Amino acid sequence: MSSPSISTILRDTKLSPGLRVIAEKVYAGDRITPEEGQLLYDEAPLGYLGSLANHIRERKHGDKTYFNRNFHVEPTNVCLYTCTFCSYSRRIKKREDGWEYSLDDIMDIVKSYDDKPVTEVHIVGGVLPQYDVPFYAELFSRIRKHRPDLHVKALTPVEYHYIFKKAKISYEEGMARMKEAGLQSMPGGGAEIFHPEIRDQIAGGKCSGEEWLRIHEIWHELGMRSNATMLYGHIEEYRHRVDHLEKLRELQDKTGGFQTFIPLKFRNKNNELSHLDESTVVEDLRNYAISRIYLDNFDHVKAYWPMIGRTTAQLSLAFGVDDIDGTIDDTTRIYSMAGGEQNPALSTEALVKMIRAVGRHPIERGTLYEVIKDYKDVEFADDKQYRGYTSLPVV
Ligand code: V47
Ligand code: SF4
Repeated sequence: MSSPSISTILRDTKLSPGLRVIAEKVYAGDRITPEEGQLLYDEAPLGYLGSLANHIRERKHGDKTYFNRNFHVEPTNVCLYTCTFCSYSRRIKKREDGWEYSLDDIMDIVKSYDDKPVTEVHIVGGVLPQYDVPFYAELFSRIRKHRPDLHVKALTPVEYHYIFKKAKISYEEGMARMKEAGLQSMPGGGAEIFHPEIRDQIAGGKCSGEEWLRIHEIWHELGMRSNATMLYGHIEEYRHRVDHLEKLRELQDKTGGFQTFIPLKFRNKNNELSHLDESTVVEDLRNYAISRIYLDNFDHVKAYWPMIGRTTAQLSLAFGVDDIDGTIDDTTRIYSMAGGEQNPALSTEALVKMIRAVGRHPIERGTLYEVIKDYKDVEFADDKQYRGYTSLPVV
């Protein structure tokens, strides 16, 4: 799927004056305003958005499309908080339906990957009192000692806010302790929608938008990197999405510490918001594209395929996305429980083929986007059959 080029868009005499100004800004590499972000959400057609977002994507990365080899560890799915969109947490009352891993249990999971070529462990789960500062400090240092080449990407401001408050230490002191223990980066979760009009209704009492942003800021000031997300397509309005993007862009101007923005589509199975319809694929692609256009100071936009599905992830590569994550094993439950992919596992070969099938150039990356392997010219045994080549008989 491809959209018209940005020069074709600029020649379109029927384009509204507002959309023309935005296209000219994108062509010139200039930043759009929050009002223009709102206009894109309200009025811009999909083809137009695809042209602008793809222009930015190709200016930054050409055809390069990144994935990584990681596994997830979810220490518990029991949680003190009550986020209405969450399908994953067995609340304290239904605790017997959940799991609560010990340090040794988690280390056994980590060790089960010893002979696999993974480069990252992504640790995130529910919030419970026994998972505190000493627990996580010990966990990070044990993992680093056991396997120094594995990048530890762990927890979000939701957990950090809770455990630092419980330990009566400041965010600054807490994040410095986590870094010392072996934490290397922070995933983007827990951001949801920052605006209190929405956050107060969906986020079950966890940290505020300001607290989420402040913990990332402190982490960046320590010279470290993190990701950011936005949970969209539930009760928020477009203006709340613009506000969210604006807050991320402002912080990124200050610190430059975000690597990737990951829009997360609300999935409606088994949660308190199940009565809401899910966003359409067109809306998902519009949202990727607007995110790419708005966040001019973010290097990467990621489509998380276990949540969005493989086909939309492929389409998103023409709407501003340049990264599709990549779990190698069925190690996360967050999305399958909410209605995402049932078995979120794809081999490296399958991921590479997914990317190539839409004409992009696959690159395996480390967590910090260091190139691990360029798959441009790598052939697989069944490549000929896959690409549809047929060798004709010579007569
Ligand atoms: O914060 C929970 C979301 C997030 C639902 O940084 C839901 O590389 C949709 O942040 N429908 C956690 N979304 C996952 C996350 C993440 C995933 C992959 C990569 C990275 C990264 C980060 O999942 C939560 C919440 O926003 N979530 N329930 C749901 N029903
Ligand atoms: Fe707990 Fe996270 Fe679920 Fe909220 S989204 S209830 S913080 S596990």
